[in-house]
Amino acid sequence: MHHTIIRPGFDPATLRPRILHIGFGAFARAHLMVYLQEGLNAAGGDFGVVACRLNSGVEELTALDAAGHRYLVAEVDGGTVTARELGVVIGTCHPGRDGIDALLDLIASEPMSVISLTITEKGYCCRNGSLDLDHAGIRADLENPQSPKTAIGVIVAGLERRRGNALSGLTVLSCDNQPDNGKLTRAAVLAFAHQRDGKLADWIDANVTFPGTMVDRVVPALDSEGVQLLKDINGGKDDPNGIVCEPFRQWVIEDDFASARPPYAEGGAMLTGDVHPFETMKLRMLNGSHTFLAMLGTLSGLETVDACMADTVFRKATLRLMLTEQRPTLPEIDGVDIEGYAEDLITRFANPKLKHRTRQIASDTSQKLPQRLLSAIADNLDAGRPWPLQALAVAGWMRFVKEAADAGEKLADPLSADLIAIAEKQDGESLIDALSGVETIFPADLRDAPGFRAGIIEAYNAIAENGARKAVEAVIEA
Ligand code: CS2
Repeated sequence: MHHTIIRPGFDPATLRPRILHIGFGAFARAHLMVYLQEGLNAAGGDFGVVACRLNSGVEELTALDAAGHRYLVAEVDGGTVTARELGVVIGTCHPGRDGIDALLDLIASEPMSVISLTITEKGYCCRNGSLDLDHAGIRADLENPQSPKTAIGVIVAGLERRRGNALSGLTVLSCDNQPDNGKLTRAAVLAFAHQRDGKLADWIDANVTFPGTMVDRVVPALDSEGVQLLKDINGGKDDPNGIVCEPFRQWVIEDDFASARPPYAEGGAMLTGDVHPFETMKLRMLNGSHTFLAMLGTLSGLETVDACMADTVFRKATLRLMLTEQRPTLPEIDGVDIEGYAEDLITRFANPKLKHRTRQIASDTSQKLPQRLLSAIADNLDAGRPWPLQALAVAGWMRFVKEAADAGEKLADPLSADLIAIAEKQDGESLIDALSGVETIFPADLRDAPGFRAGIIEAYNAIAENGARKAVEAVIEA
């Protein structure tokens, strides 16, 4: 397949370490870094990135050093491939390799302006919107605040050092799929700092900003076909940090930077005063559909999102879920045609080259249900609107947990042990009651809302009796 490589239009040697990115996984490499590259191409500047990971992935970081910090991002769709060589990273850091002081000193260094985060939902160590002080990682970090292991602990210890160096504050930019991700991060950081020292918390409050963001790009875990594609583009050499993704990308950022802003807007991001409506739209329309497909698709033996879109029942149901059950819960956004947005999502999901695995999306569902489906269900129940497809998604998750328990498997989910213990012991209504009793997932007022329990039971029974696909088909044909 023919492809040209678009190389950086700037000289990476002129960049300085002004952005620390924590969580340099597939998504960050293909999203934030591409925006920065495009921004530097368009507007210049000296914003370079230090790529950091806190847990796994030290080998990739070391390989990135060896590759002169260059890596490829290949956008695929049908027969076309557009490859970019990224040049925005100028260094890497892993506390396991370099020691924690190296990381904290970076945060406390003069040029550092932004700490951006892609650490997944569970990386925030929160529970119902606030820092979980019982979280094992948070407890350990509070006991050993100078050797933190969680992102929240790292940020606070780094900011403490920064304050000690008499430097100005900076911007903490959360880029995970959580509602009000900026506010949540701020609350978590301040709560942790308060446990340590009220004055430090006050300093952070006065000097650090936490803009909210909506991020969007489908970036599946790399499979063997992707590895091969990157190797072909790379002249026969493997690229251990290379990544394959869809052409689409979107980033909406609340314009609230503590100091100079990296050229994200020049790279195509939209800066706004209020991210909330965009974020709710994306979480419910795109991610809500993803979780629907992850659960019911997996239960139906459909392994990828594009395979779901090739199945007329799932394709129709996904559009229906978006337009009739999620959309009525969304605020209007000036200039956004929501029907067009939904149709474009179906086209993006159908991308035959991505092979986005339903099982991959199914990971950490306990952390995803509230913002993707449950909050919209609560709105529908309040307004007396039907919600049969949302019910199937939630009941599908319950069946998914049950099937894993019956097969003696674990879930890829931080709550796996609790969820499997519940599902090993029971089925049917008692299982539904026990799972919807997990307070960190289901808010009490939703669980007790008239119609909620009955709706989930009906959906659960439909899946148990007829299989997930037939249950979905029955709803769209009713
Ligand atoms: C997906 C997201 O794995 C998941 O939970 O729903 O990673 C999704 O692909 C991105 O949010 C798209 O922007």
